[in-house]
Amino acid sequence: MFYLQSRIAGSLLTRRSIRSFSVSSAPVDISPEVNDALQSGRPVVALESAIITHGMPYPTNIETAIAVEEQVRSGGSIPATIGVINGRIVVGVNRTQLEHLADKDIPGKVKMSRRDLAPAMGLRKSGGTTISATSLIASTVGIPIFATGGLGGVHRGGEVSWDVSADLTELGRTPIAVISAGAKSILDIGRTLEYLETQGVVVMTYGPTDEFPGFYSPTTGFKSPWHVNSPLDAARIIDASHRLGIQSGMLFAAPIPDEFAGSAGEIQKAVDQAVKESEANGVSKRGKEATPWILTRVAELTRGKSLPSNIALIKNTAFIGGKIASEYAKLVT
Ligand code: PSU
Ligand code: MN
Repeated sequence: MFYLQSRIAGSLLTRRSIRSFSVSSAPVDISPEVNDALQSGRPVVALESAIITHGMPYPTNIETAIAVEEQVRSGGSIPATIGVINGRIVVGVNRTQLEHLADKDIPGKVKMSRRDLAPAMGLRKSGGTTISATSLIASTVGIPIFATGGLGGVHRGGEVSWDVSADLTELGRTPIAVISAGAKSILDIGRTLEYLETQGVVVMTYGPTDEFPGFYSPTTGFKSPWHVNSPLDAARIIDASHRLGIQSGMLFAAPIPDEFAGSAGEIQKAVDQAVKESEANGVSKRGKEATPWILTRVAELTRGKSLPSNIALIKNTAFIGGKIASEYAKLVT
C-alpha cells in the first residue's frame, strides 16, 4: 500500500490508509507549536517520556528532557515530547506537563507501552510512554522521526523468560524511524538483532562504521547490515521506505560520542552485576519493572557515573534526529 503525502494541506503528515487511531476520535492534544509545524511542513522530532518517568532520577530527568528538546532545535527541528496526562495523550508537552511527569512526588505514574494506552485512557492515568507507545502515537499523528536513548530488546535469558520488549514488535508494525544509541548491554544484543530482522526492521548504524553500538560503548562485536553517515542519506532512506509503502520501522543506531566512551568498561561491570542481582532477587521476572530497576541499579553502582553518559547519548541522538528530520522535510515538501 502506498502512502500519500498530503501536499494538498501543505502538511508533512504522511497519511496512510491504515491508521492505528483517528486523531479526531482519540483524546490527543497536540501543542500549538507542533501542530503549526506539522501543518506547514516544518520538521518535527518525537521524543519519549518513559525515560523521564522511569529512566532517570529527579531533577536530572527534567533537566535532560529540556536539554534534549534544545538539541532537536539545534538540529533544525521542532521537538514533540509525547506523554499521557490524566488519560489524554499529549504531543508536545509544555513545561507544566513536563514537571507533572518528572516529579516523583506525584505518585501513580505508569510506564506505558502500546498495551497500556487504552487502560490509561479509560482510567485517566498519567505516565511516560516507552519507545513502543511513543512510536505508535508519533506515527499516527504524522511524525515519522523519533529520537531516544536506549531501545528495549530481548533480555538476557530471554530465550527462557520470553522477556522481549514491545519496542521490537512495535518497530515491526509501525512506520517510524527511531534514532537511538543502540541497545544496552543489559540486553542480549545478538538475539535483539535477530528479532529485529524477523520483524522486518531496517537496522543501520549512524556513524562511520557498521559496528552496532551498545549504548555506553561504541562497540558490541555485532555488525549492522547497513550504515550511513549523513543526515541526508538517512532522510533518503526514510523517504524510500515510505515510497515503498513499507509499514514497519527503522532503527538508526548512533554510537556514544567519543569523549564518553572511556567510561564504558567500568559501566559494563556495573551492568553485569545489576543483571545478576536482578536475576537473584527475582526482579528480572517482574515484567516491565525489570528495565527501570536495572537502570537505577547501574546508576547506584557507578555512583552516578552512568548518568552523564546516558545524558550525552540522548542529547546526541536528539541532535542527529533534528538534522535528519530537517533533511527529510526538504525532501518531501
Ligand atoms: N533503555 C534505556 N533507558 C530507558 C529505556 C530503555 O537505556 O529509559 C526505556 C525506554 O522507554 C524503552 C523502555 O522503550 O525502557 C523499554 O522497556 P521494556 O524493556 O520493559 O520494554
Ligand atoms: Mn519486558
